[in-house]
Amino acid sequence: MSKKTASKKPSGHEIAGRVEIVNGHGGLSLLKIKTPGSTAEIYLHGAHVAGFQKNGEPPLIFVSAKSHFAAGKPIRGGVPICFPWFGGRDGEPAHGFARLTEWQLVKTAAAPDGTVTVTLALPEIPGREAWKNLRTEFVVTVGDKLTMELTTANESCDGVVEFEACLHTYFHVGDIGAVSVSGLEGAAYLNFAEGDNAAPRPAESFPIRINRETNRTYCGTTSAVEIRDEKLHRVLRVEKSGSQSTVVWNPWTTQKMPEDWGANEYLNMVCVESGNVKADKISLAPGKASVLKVVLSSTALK
Ligand code: TA6
Repeated sequence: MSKKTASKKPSGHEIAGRVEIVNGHGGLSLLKIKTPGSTAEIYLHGAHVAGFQKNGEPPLIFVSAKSHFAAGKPIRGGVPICFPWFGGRDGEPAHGFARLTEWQLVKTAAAPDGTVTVTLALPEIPGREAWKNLRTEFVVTVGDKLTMELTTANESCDGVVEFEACLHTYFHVGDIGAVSVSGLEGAAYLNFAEGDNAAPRPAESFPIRINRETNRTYCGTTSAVEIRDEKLHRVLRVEKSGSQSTVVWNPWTTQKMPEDWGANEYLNMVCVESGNVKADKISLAPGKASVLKVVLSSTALK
């Protein structure tokens, strides 16, 4: 087995007791964050949030036990940053190239209450001319909640730039059979799990229960979504702003998954993804910016 070459660890951003930069899985640069009430992990590879856990609670974030951690490969789970496109694209990596890129660590900060903020920037990538005028930053704030803000600014003077963006969050659940997802009642959706997904499916008036392959894209939705987990006796809440699209996904046993996915992992995860995809894609005028913000929290079931 060849020794994994560790990526160069950025210096000067560690904060004693709050931010440590280590060689994580596969030798990738990993920021290990510790606050008074929680811990988090962020890989520079893809600016990928690979963990968030409140002290004394099960993790909120799910990562496949079979995930790769290597340049050029996506981390399976966590919070993939899908950018500048969402889904498949001929001859291109699914969900864009941002998650396969090592982001620059711009700064870290710890507030007096112990909250930690990490700012990362997507470097310019040779050959990606269509998006060279976009400046994209990702700011993660770790405390009792996890806040993620993806800001994209069009620094060109002459042209509108179109892109899709999505924070594709994998949530950890105790048993998918004891989970319901609420907040999307009354919204029509595109069903990518069952063949013809062009025609929007009629809105439902009840929470989603996952008992089969589920791959729903709700366009024009800005509401908060809650994942009620009866097994772990908690509610995970996804609040967002600057996002018109919500995706709910679980591959069940039927979606063909890559080799970095465990056969039974569908039982302990559900994705609730917040972004601007499909009909909600962004057309950003020169000098304008788009801010996609997601706040993740958990509360015990009463
Ligand atoms: O968002 C749902 C989806 O598009 C599914 O169709 C499935 O392909 C999934 O994304 C894969 O996401 P990942 O981040 O694991 O590549």
